[in-house]
Amino acid sequence: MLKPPHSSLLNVQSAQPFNAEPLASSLVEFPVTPEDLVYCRNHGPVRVFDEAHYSLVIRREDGAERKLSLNDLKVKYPIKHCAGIRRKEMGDLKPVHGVPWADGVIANIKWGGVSLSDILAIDGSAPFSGNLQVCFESHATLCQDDLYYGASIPLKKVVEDANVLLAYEMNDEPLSSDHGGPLRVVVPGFLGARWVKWVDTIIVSHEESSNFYQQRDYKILPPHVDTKEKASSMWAKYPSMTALPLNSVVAHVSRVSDYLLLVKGYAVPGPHTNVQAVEVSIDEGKSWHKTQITYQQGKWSWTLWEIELPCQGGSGTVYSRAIDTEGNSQPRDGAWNIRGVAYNGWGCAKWD
Ligand SMILES: Nc1nc2c(c(=O)[nH]1)N[C@H]1C(S)=C(S)[C@@H](COP(=O)(O)O)O[C@H]1N2
Ligand SMILES: [Mo]
Repeated sequence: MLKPPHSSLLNVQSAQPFNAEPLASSLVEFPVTPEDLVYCRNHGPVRVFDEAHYSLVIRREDGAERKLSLNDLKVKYPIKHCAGIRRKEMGDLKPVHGVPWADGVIANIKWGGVSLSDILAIDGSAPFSGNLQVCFESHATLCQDDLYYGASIPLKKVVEDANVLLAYEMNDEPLSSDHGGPLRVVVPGFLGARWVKWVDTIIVSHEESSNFYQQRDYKILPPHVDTKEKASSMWAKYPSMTALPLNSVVAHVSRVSDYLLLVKGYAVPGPHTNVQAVEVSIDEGKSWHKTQITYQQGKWSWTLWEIELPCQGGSGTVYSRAIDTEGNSQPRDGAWNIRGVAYNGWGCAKWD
């Protein structure tokens, strides 16, 4: 199998499967994330495809099938772009099962591809009503916990959001193998696990995907479920994750002078809202200072913020909290869960 060239700017968390992330301090220097700084997350090997031999099957529950080549997709459907956002698990409170991601597993990207709603509408496979699911499969490689990678999202999301894409471009370049080229799913606002790379099969179904990564992973189990054994009987009782919560991260703290700190970071919105403001505190949350928003584009992009804060000598901790357009703000402490997902306690960094 051909080996893909990986970006050398990422910190490798595991070489096989390849899992790597950039420093958040590098990320916030760019409103749109350059490909070299886009984290790479895999549950199996990265597969390199020859585009000419790539095809996508769309299947209905009654078994009817349609097969599309990559060329069909590129020629027959309009190109759409969106600035997508992706964020992932972190666990600091107590060890969690999984790759110990920090705060670099996020990217703000301009995606190019075709709108999945257009494809399903033309296909006629989706009645666009009821509680249907759209299941995505990639049989490109075996995965750590299943024979293929799979995920599903409610059809409702596809219908309501024309930015759910089958993408073949990232920042106006052909999509690389590392990021799922020649074709991957893009689901703005949803966790990365649903953004199936090297997607080869789409099934509209009354059931969610039965894949391991949909059913026995990427769920928020309650804090008392703290061993794999306890978890095994619990997975089926909890819903699969969809949108991620309101969040913010302090990505950079430096001293401008003896009495002034420069603090920068990013924030992301919760399910139905956008980030309205980001505040920081250097006195354990007693007083908050509103930061300046330096970048925000439409509904799905991340928000970049910065502030210069007067400070005394010495050292301390700077916290951040995002506030959404409905006035919700992040909790001080995120709730612990065994898979370390959806952690959204106040952003936090040391200064001295
Ligand atoms: N086929 C396949 N798709 C996949 C994965 C995978 O392991 N295999 N990982 C998922 C997860 S958990 C994430 S966070 C994103 C990461 O996308 P990236 O590597 O382009 O950053 O891809 C998703 N799609
Ligand atoms: Mo992920």
